[in-house]
Amino acid sequence: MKRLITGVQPSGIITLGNYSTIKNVVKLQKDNPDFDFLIFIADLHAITVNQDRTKLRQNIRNLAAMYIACGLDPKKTHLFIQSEVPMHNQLGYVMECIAPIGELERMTQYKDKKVKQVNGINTSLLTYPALMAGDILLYDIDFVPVGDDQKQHLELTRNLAERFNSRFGETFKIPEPLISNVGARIMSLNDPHKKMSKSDPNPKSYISVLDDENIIKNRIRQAVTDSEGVIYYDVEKKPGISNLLNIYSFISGDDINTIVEKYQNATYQQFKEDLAEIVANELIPVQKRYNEILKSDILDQILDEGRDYAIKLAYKKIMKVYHKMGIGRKR
Ligand code: ATP
Ligand code: LTN
Repeated sequence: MKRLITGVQPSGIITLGNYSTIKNVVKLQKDNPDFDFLIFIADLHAITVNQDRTKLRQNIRNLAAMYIACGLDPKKTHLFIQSEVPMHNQLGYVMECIAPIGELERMTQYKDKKVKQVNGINTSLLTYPALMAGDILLYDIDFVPVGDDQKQHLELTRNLAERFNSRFGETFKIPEPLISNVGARIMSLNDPHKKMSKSDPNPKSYISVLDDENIIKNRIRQAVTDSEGVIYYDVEKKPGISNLLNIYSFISGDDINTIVEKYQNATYQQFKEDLAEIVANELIPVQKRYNEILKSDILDQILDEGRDYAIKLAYKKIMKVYHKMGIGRKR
């Protein structure tokens, strides 16, 4: 049986961009019914930057509910909260012990975040990829679905695993990245040169999965396009229209060429109206399921099961690691 893991940070509202990655995982599960799926809410990663405790609690729960609402099969998925499986911290620390500082300082995401944080940054922002390596290596993972931004961290994970194996003996499976192009990068609706991002100060730039129907439709109607008046895919010349075509494609499942053909004689307004309808029809049922899940006690049952399953696997692995390194007592 092949095993797959992914972690997601509970950092606020869930945009259409984040939704596309959740949908990707759901599709992966449908296409690979025999894979073992581990999905965790990366709350320990979230606290690398300061968080409001009440909001963080809500975000953790909301994100877990959203995964289920988006169609993950709770019977086949082990969904858990990272901080409830303490072996993540344990293996993360071991990874720090075999990762020279220089390697961590070279991580692009660290360098980017370092310049953005005006009030000084926490040590954990530097050691974050070591914790991420621990997240993955605890579970003998075969595949990690990754976007562009996480490729370098996965490469580091593979290097750390190989280093540990050669220093202490075969312990970790080397995980493979699973790069998927479905649900390509969704761009901002008012500046299609930037990615759609929840931290954008202008709410017109994004759609939140939980926005109400009118807001969803208006955001699409108001999306920036161009003055050519013809619908085709060209990211350089027509970033706005190309972004809307991407959104159309990832939600409908139709490929871009089919959509372009369908709208070859249409106006931007007709195309946007259809897209607004498609996006709203996709998100409204998700919102309904999401609210039901949050109200029921199913979510806690799922999270308990996920935690127990993860702890069982993770405990075995961390004990093996300690044993190989010679820490603790001989057993
Ligand atoms: P921030 O505003 O802090 O940059 P974000 O909304 O961009 O946050 P992240 O927390 O960085 O989201 O990413 C969560 C997941 O969603 C990641 O897997 C990331 O690749 C994916 N993701 C984020 N934005 C987009 C987007 N615009 N299109 C496709 N995927 C996205
Ligand atoms: N760093 C990732 C979240 C993450 C992750 C992981 C993803 C933490 N640990 C392990 C895959 C596997 C992010 O910020 N998107």
